[in-house]
Amino acid sequence: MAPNSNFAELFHRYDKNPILTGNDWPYRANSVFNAGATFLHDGRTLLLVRVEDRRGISHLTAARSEDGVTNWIIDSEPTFMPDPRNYPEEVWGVEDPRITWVPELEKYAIVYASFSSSGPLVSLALTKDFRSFERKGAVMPPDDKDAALFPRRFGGRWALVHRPIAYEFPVNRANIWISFSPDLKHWGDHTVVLEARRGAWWDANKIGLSPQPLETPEGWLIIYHGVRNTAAGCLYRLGLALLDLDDPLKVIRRGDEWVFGPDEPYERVGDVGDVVFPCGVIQDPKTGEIRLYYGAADTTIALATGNVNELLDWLKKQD
Ligand code: M1P
Repeated sequence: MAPNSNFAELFHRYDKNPILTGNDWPYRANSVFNAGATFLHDGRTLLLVRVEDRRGISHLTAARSEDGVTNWIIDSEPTFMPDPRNYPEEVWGVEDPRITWVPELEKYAIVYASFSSSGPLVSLALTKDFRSFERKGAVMPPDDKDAALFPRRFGGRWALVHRPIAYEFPVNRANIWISFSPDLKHWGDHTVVLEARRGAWWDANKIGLSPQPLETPEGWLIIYHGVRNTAAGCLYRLGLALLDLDDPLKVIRRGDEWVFGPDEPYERVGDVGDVVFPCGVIQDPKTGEIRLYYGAADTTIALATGNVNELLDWLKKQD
């Protein structure tokens, strides 16, 4: 498809962005960003927010809202602190959670990056209420991050999307993989599912899952970030792909163009400028409306809305 021949604004920024900043926090925080998101059983929206303190170490804190947009009630203390005494891989913090409600377990699975002394790796914790947590520890060795669990098994096995780094000459490459497990502990059949493109592409050399996979009637909708390395630094933008519902290793479609990128001042300027980085998405099953919660410039949390049906239509036109 020729560039720009199918351009559409698929995501619409909330006009009062950012929705949460460090100034909203009940205790001192350097930055609040990259929040996982889910519906709670009472209909409220929960964000599990990455909070970076003034040492540079991140922890996670829950914020709840009736409408998912305003009047956030933020836990008065950190909700999920790194625990390096029992989990040494958390020594430099816990980051970028993705949340999946898992009906079989009747629990939420939180997959997050632990910043270990050997680099970031993927960790898993389960919870029923975001107040107490069952830590399962590290599930992937470093360097690996940008991970989320699918909500159900495939052929009896759980599936995890994640993003290990491959050290390749002349530039490192980061592709999106899926791995499988019978018990959420032992993982194997590691398979590349989406590759970073090369050369001048917006998603050349480094991609990663953004929010958790979104189930649609046509497949698993994957919103992923691509990182363009420029003379002025990295540029984080978002693209779309669709995976088969029964076999997520099958890529049904992948868009060529990016669909959302840094534009507003709060996305372009911050601790790390030119970054939009969603870790959470919420879908209204009746209307297909989605709310995408994204870290803006690694400093605040912003919201964009869209509709799954429009995203799927756009992907269809990418063939
Ligand atoms: O600074 C932008 C993002 O950089 C990293 O993401 P990735 O490894 O996928 O490029 C992460 O540290 C992320 O937290 C951060 O927002």
